[in-house]
Amino acid sequence: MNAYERAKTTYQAIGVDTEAAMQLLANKPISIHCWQGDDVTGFDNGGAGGGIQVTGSYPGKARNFDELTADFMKACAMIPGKKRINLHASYAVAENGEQIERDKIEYRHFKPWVEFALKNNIGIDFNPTCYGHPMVKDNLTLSSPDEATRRYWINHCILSRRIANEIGKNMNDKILNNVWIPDGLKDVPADRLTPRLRLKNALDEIFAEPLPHVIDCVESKVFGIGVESYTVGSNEFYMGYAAGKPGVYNLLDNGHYHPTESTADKIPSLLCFFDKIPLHITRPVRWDSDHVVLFDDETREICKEIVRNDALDKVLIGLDFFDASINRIAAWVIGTRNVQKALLYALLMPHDKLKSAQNSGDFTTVLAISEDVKTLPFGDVWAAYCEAQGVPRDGEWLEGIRAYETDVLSKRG
Ligand code: RNT
Ligand code: ZN
Repeated sequence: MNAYERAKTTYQAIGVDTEAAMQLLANKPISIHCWQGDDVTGFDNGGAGGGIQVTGSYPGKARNFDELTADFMKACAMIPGKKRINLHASYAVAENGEQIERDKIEYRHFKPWVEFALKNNIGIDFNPTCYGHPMVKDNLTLSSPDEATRRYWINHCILSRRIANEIGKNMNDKILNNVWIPDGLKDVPADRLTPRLRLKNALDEIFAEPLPHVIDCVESKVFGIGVESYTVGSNEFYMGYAAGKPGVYNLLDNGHYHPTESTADKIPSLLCFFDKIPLHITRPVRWDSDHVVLFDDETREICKEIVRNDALDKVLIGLDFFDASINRIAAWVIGTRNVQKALLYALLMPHDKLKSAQNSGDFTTVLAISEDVKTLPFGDVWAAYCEAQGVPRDGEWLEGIRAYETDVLSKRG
């Protein structure tokens, strides 16, 4: 018997079907953020900002569409399962050196992405880019008191939604369009209400047009660098907004809450009220630092809530990390595989047994099983899954990236 066959029997003994688990995992798309490939730079002279920060200067970052897509495909060759690419509006592709303004973006600027995605059987998700731009005034966009500033970003978000819809139409799909704005204040506000009312009105304008190929969401947050005291788009604000606006969802980014707050716990709460929950899975280290996702307790707990509540179709998993201090392709591979590992780990738990133990008050069994599964041969199932998906196993993928580094990345200026 090989290692996988043995593992399969071991899991069978606790009532878990490893084949079914691998099947479910293979069908769950992960939306991989394009911005890990170029440190959130984009193609329009923008960059990070608005309270988010990329640190590190590892050589070889992608500088344009060709490099970014080549790097992304390199990563995809080492990531099992279904994939989507999550784009920001700042990744608009210019034709003949044109300068693309964010309030003038068009579908044609994203056609190359659609062709790329269709050719490689990858889905697309979309985001307006409301940061890293001179029209962000005093860290404010959609909630700005300045009419021209607000108007600029409302227009940008309206165009982004239309582009997402057009992408969806051309790909016969629904595209998640996520509005995140950096709006906030460094110091104690004199008025916390008026900016939120302005944001509410701006969102109403943005979401006014029915667009059948778009899934709308707003991303809540607690604070950012330089906006430590107040964030206009807080969790309560967006939760309330989404509750009152059918078709708009509150995206949960697990870097955006207080350090002891559990993002995993928010998932079953939202499942009582919403048919979709978009996620950004990331790793905050002391702040919303967007470190590469680990196969850690937090990620496993998030995945357990998705799996044991039969919410694989309802929770839209996106990633959001950016590390410029290590090989960027390896960062994609490590972070994405870790989310998939956490999903597989969750899929290999005897949830029915655990739930009925809890419901009959047998908390001893809950704790015993939850701990015992930690030493089951999970790694053998993961290895078999990678093999079945035609991607390298753990310990076998880094060499390919090293070769690419030598042949391609090191030659970039
Ligand atoms: C910022 C948000 C947002 C961005 C990306 C680039 O705190 O998490 O999702 O990281 O859109
Ligand atoms: Zn995010």
